[in-house]
Amino acid sequence: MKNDPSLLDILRQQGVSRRGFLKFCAATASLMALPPGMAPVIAKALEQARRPSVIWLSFQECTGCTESLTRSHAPTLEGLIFDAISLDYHHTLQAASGTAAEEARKTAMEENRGKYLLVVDGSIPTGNAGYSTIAGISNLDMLKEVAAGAAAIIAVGTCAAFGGLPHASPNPTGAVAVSDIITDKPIVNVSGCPPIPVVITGVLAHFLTFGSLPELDHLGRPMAFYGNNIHDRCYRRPFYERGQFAESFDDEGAKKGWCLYKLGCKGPVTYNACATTKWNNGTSFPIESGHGCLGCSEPNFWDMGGFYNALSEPSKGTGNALGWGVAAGAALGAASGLMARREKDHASRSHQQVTVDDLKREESP
Ligand code: FSX
Repeated sequence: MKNDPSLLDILRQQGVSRRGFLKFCAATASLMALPPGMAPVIAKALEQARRPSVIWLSFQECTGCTESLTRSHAPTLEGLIFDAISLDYHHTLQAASGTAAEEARKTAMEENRGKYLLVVDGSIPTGNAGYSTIAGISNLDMLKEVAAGAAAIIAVGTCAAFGGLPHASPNPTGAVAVSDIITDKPIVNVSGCPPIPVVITGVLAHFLTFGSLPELDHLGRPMAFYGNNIHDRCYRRPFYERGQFAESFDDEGAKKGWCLYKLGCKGPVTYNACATTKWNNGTSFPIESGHGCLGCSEPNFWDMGGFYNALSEPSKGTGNALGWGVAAGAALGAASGLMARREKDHASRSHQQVTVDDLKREESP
């Protein structure tokens, strides 16, 4: 560990300038909803940070969580952060297999006892030890063994955080969340099916910087990313307020970008950062692509009554607004379309994306 390069060394090797590094620290502070004055503190901590050992266990899941992380546009800040940790075990990504892979896990556990980070994706079956095993070890036994020496645990994805898809009724495997099994370690839930890559790496960056986990909500999720619901940050929100709703996926309202509430959007009851952080390097998110939010970062989202069923009827006030909106006719529709584009543009601008390419362009004169 002593001769391991620091994060700053690694960033320099990748061509990131000092100014770019400071910009990265400011973006991390903003990402974690920390005051701007914290950026120099983050810079100092990251300059000296050594690569922490991370053991990543995948249980009952679809591998979407790992896919989400690795499919991010490369190179990205997420990629850099992953270069800055020692990912000692991840059976989807590691080159080693069989005995060698298990030896790597044991070695990482012994050499870093009490200090390593455990990341878990997937739920844990409790109905039968044989439902899901790795190297002949049940998920339940492996979780308990690795958690015992961990400094903290990050439950990545709704399966690990709340049980997710395997937990959906009738839950044939008796699937449970990490926090149902492990009760004596700090756990942060990074929910979403899958979660946003930058949310996973944001939590890792916080751990690298402060040696602790970020502030959490009542479901154990980082407040910085799960403190607001999708609806409150959605660029279609003004249409909801005016009672302008798409009634089908191919009607005029849908074409004009009106609110998707009546088509089952779960944005009002879903807490996540999709509307601001977005996906695919800040390109878009489901609502921007014309589909309602499924509510995938909430517990039991598979059993919440149908993806295309509206939460409830809009209030009387918005219903009246709907009538007014329809009566106003095509001119208003055109104006609304323009407004939607403006709101969309504004929403895009209000979240500053910083990519590695940006950092490399920031070379000092
Ligand atoms: Fe679950 Fe993740 Fe959904 Fe899939 O590992 S949260 S089913 S995206 O893969 O666990």
